[in-house]
Amino acid sequence: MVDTVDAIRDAVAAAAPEIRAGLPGRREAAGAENPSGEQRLAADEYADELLEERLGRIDGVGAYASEERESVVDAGEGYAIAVDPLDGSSNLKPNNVMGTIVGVYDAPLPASGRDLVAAGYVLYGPITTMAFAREGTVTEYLIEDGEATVLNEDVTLPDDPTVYGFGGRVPDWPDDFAAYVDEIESELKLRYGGAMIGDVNQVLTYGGVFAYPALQSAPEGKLRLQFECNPVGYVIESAGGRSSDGTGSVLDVDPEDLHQRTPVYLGNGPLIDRLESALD
Ligand code: AHM
Ligand code: MG
Repeated sequence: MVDTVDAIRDAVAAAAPEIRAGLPGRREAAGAENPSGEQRLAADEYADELLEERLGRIDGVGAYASEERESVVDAGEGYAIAVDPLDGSSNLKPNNVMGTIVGVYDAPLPASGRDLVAAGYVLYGPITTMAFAREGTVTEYLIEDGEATVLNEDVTLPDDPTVYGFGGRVPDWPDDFAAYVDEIESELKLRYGGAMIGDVNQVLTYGGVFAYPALQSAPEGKLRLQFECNPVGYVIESAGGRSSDGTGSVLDVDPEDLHQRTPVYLGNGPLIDRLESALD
């Protein structure tokens, strides 16, 4: 019998080239806003519907939820899947990188990051790759023609970090976070693309730190716990790094609302430790 988590990973890998192929004709706004009040593109809707159909029909998947829909779709008995179908979709207009994020929770949504049994993401860059974490190991795949081939069986963050990328407008950063940036910018190089998955995957590859911090105007930041922060935090922690909401692992943030936001900081352990001290 095919393992449910393997089936989910394979279904995401199979959907990725279709999502990618569907992008060119879907760069316009779809009209409605998503539940977070952000403009939704035709591509966001397309990716969401495709993933709901592909993931919802897998045996052992009991629920599907996404950043693009208000409530959880019941799919029977089994794991609850939380998806950001097209992360960073504002990058579609300037033809910059984007991603797809998937979290597999063994609990009803909204769930704690501690209930994740697997999580991963697809990166639509010059090539399509996927990082998938389960049982403490992150595997990187190349996706071609809907087939995933292993590029790296055990991805870990390098010990000598080199990059950082932080979201939000600089004048909107709280003073303690701005002071941390002053400290690390002499050690690391700024590289920020505006799609979490692109910005996190460079941290996974080169080492460093990604943040979408608490802002003065938005103390909970921008990124969503269920669809973005927990799954990506799980990948980074499985690769030997740390995640934080400013005080501790994002995986320990209490799940209160399906679309709740949280500040998020991800990267090499020593950089996140220093950040938590700076925010103390
Ligand atoms: P999404 O709603 O398309 O998933 O957008 C979320 C994106 C993240 O990928 C990225 O980290 C952040 O928004 C960038 O925001 P900003 O433009 O404020 O830096
Ligand atoms: Mg997103």
